[in-house]
Amino acid sequence: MKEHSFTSLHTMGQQQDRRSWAEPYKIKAVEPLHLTTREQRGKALAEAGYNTFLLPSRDVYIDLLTDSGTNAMSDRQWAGLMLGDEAYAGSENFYHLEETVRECYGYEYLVPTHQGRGAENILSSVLIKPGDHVPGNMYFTTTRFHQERNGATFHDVIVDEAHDTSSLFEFKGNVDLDKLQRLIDEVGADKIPYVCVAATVNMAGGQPISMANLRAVRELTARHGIPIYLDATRAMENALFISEREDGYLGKPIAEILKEFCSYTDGATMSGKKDPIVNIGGWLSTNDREVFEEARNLVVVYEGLHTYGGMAGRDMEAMAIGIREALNDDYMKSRVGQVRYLGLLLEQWDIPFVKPVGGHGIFLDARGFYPHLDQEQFPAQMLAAQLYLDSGIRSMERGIVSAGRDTVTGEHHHPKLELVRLTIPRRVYTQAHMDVVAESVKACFDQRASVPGLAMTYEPKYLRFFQARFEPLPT
Ligand code: PM9
Repeated sequence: MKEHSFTSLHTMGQQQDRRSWAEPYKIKAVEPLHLTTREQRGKALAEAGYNTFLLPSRDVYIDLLTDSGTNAMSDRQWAGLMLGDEAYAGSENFYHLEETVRECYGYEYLVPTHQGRGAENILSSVLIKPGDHVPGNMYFTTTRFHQERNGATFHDVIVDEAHDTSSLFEFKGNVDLDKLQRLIDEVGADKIPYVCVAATVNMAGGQPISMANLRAVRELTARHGIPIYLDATRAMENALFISEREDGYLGKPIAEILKEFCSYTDGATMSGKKDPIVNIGGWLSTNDREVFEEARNLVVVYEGLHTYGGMAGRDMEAMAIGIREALNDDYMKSRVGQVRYLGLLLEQWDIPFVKPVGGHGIFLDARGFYPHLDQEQFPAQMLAAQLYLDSGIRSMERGIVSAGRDTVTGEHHHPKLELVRLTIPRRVYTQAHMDVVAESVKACFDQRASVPGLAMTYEPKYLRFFQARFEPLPT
């Protein structure tokens, strides 16, 4: 029998003899979905102020808002819940998680947190002083928020290709070393507490960073004594891309790649709700004993005791098991393969989206849908609303609303990327669901000409995309 093929989107279409592949698991429990009428969806959308975050999930048919905490756990993970040791201090499951992170990621010290932003809060409080500068390979909403709240200025040092939806560069998550060097020369290494490297880069469309690039960042920062902290949220997905695309790593197990990748960094913040296939949890890890001591002091203030940090014992157990499951190469190929399947369907209709296809979702290019709308009329927010209206599919805006405002000038940031993310939860939906999603996107694309923009009617002070409200502009 031929090998199953998981080739990338831009080579897949050219292959005549591709054999089908299937997920390396089967379904044991199912959850009914809710179908609604267009009229019901119109009402729900207006009540939610055209913000998909404000829709009750009962009104949603296929939920592609996020892959965060929306994953289906395995039978072993569910069994692991029964092994939860809910002792306030020294839970057995903490030691299991600590050992798993040590073995799989290679970091020495672990501080559990309730989710990723808990870890970001603690790391930023420990390392950043007012007036500091933090470079990163594109911003992430919660990450930059905590950096800025602690007095740092964030600097985007990602390669230019990351801002171009049509560039087929295979490592759009790479750091531009010249940009990083220029920043160090400009502000001085003593004003840069760490470089924040994300893998894969969420806001760029789930785009990977190469091993060679991270190694080069390590060499550069080491010369200036600047540590690197990894956002390891989707680092295993990044490892798959390296195993498919990078010389010297082709076909290598992702477990090996992950370990080497992390070895070029000093520690990591982690949203356990993604790669580790669980519903809640996170952690901060480091090889620096002093950072660890301070983080362990702070975690008891914000999260919980240092051996649970906001997670129940059972949640830590499920995460420890999930980390090992996610490092199974066949699983990871099928996870990213499902995203690529959706990409292939959309490509045949020339739907504009970020290419190459990333790890955790398809990112529709709202500018390509609605060239008649100004960015301040929130085209991506409107596209997410239209998709919901058409079929009950929930997606997420990743454009001007998510980018927020400049903390100094108060003006909107104007990101080049004005995207709608169709995020695929892990092990949850089938290819038939992907077919339905693709057809709904096509319907919205066909009706794109007559769609009006939105006006923001309520803007929260922090991370506005979660709770902002909108209404359609008159046509
Ligand atoms: N990501 C996502 O949908 C959840 C909410 S949107 C703010 O993509 C990275 C790369 C993430 C991430 C969350 C966090 C924060 C950090 N880094 O949500 O706090 O994608 O667990 O993690 C979301 P928590």
